[in-house]
Amino acid sequence: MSTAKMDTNKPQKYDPSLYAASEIAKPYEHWDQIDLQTYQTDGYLALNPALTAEQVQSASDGLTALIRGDVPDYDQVQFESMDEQQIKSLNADERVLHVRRLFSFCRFEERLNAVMRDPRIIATVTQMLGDRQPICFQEMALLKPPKGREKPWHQDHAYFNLTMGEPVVGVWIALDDATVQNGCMHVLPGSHRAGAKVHFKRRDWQICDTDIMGQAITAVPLDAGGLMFFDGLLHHGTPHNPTMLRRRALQFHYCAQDAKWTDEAARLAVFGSEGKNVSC
Ligand SMILES: O=C(O)CCC(=O)C(=O)O
Repeated sequence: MSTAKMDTNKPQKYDPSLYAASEIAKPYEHWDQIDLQTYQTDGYLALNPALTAEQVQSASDGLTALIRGDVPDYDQVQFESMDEQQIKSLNADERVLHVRRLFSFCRFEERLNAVMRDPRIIATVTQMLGDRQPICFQEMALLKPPKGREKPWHQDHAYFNLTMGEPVVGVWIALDDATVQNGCMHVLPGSHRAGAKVHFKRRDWQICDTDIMGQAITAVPLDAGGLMFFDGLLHHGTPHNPTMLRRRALQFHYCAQDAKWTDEAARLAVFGSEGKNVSC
C-alpha cells in the first residue's frame, strides 16, 4: 500500500474568506447517540467529548516523549518551516512548540497505539466502512503550533493510492481545545457525495480556492478529547493559527482490511488536473 503527502514547508498567504464559516457544527455528546445517517449525509460526524481526560493526557505524554527524543529509533518528526540549524538550536521544551507533524508512531508509542485501537473508535469505523474489518493505514499527529500554517482545502483520498469506491474513514482527535481562532477543522458538509475533485499544486496539493469560496462552510470546534469522523472524499481544511495557543490533533485513517489498492498513476488520473482541460 502507498500514500503520498505533499508539503511545501512554507507559510503562504490566502484569502480569509476560505475559512469564513456560516455554521458551527453541533457535535454529538455521547458515543451511544451516534447516528450513521448523519455521517452518510454530511460526510462527517463530530463527537464531543469522545476520549476521557486521562486518555488525552496519556496520548499527549506519548507525543511529548517522541518529540523529546525519548525513543531513539523514532525519526518521523516534521518541524514548522525551520532549517536543521534552527532546529538544533532549540532545547527540548522549545522543540515541542515548533513541531508541525509526526507520522507512523503507533509501533513506537503504546499510549498512541491505544488511541488508534480504541474499541469505540474501531466499532464506529467498522460500521462506517459498511461492516468491513478496518485497518489503520495512516497515523499522523498534526500539531498546529502558535502561528502555525494553514492546511488548504483538500480531500484525503486524493493523497492515497486506494481504488476509487473504497471507503476511507478519517478520525481527527483534538488533544487541545480546537477553536475557530486557533485552527479547528472546517468542512463543506455533503461535499463527499460529489465524488473526486481535481487537486492542484498551489500552497499544497489542494482543491482550487475558487471552488471553495462562496460555499456554505461549517467550522467544527472541539474540546480536547473531542473527535471528528470524516469521509475520505469530504472537502476540508484548517486555517493558520494566529494565536499563541497550540492546537494539537491526532489523525488516523482507516480502510477495510481487504480494500483494493492501486498506484500513483491511477490516483493522479482521478485527482490530478493533467489532460482534463481545467485550471486554477
Ligand atoms: O489538522 C490539520 O490542521 C489538518 C489535517 C488534515 O486535514 C490533513 O492532514 O489531511
